[in-house]
Amino acid sequence: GEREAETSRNTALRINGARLQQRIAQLAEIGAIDGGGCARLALTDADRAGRDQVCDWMRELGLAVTVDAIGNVVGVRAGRQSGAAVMTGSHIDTVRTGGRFDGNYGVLAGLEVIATLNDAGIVTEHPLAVAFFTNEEGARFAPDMMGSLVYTGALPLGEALATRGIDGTTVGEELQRIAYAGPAPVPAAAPRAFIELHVEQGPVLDREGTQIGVVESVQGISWTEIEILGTSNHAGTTPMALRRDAGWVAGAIIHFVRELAQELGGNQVATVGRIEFFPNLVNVVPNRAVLTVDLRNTDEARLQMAEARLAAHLDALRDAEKVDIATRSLARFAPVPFAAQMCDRIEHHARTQGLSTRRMPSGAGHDAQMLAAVCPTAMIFVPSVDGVSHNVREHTHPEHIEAGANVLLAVLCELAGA
Ligand code: HGY
Ligand code: MN
Ligand code: MN
Ligand code: MN
Repeated sequence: GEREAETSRNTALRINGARLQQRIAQLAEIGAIDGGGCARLALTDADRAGRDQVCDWMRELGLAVTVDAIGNVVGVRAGRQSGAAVMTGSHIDTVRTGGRFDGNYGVLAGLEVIATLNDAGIVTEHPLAVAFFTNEEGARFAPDMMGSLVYTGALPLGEALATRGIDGTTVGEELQRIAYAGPAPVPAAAPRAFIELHVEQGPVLDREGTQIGVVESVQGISWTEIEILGTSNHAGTTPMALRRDAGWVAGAIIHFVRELAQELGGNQVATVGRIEFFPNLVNVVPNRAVLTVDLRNTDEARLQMAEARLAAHLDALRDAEKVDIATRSLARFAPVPFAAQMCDRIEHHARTQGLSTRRMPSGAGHDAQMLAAVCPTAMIFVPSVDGVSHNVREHTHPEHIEAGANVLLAVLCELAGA
């Protein structure tokens, strides 16, 4: 009957790989930097240009586009029924050394699913939505996943808008400046389900030769900003024993977090990514240093242990070096498990399409970890060559770009009732 014919047609349904690759290349032109990557830090002019481009594509595909008060953009394709949409999406803001796939791939694959359904004249039972969330990276304004946190009610809008970033501006000011403070209220009504397609950004799938990652969870994330206050002094005249050298203490912390991760082992990772010295001059003992520590672990208890060890080390440094040390949390998320039956669906469709799969946690943060609080949610990974990301060399082979999008198509069609 009709249902069987539809189902057989749907399983034969495939995305248009060339069209998807074309959009990835076009979006990567916006904020392009040497080496084939792109730099579109959240709420910069480059981010605005990327947003404008994706909104144009959404409208060309017939989606009803809404912008909410934190700048999240959602394009909705009507279904036979009204009500909550089956949503896919990710982010299009990048870090300063961004590749062309991180975030962008999941959003553009979502648009490719829409284009494929449009071409096939298929109307789904439930509405379909493609979203990009504001400031997923958290590099300019912390915390990361800010847009999806506000979207799901986990972060009050006022707090998000008041957040001051690394260049001294606030989220609210910059949203207004790029004209993406939209009318749609937050928190939003929960989607019916959420699926995010993303490059792995780590080496597991690439090393193993596995084509699809079925992501079961996102690891815990702890970001802390540390300010060290010492005494500026003459680099030449001040005896070593009399120094209160904020720069040296910063170096001691960088060294400590590496050793801590090695000592704790397992999935523990630690990074000092951002650092500033004041007055940052060759012949002045720094009186102030500001740095960030990024600690992550799949296990919450071990992440708390790592945080406690860092705090204890800061106490020891205060005493030994007679400096003041203040800390400020920039982000703290416990590990998030995804919905088992959603993982099963992804695995089923990938296997049906003859793709190899493996289950794994996500080392990177994603908007899906916030959507998981309000609806059934899971993620699909495709391999990153050499596991490189947050680097212009980020690369995923075309056949994997297409494979991931075809799995996304199949899962969305099943969830939305195609
Ligand atoms: O930091 C992260 O995990 C992501 O890139 N926001
Ligand atoms: Mn990402
Ligand atoms: Mn990223
Ligand atoms: Mn290649």
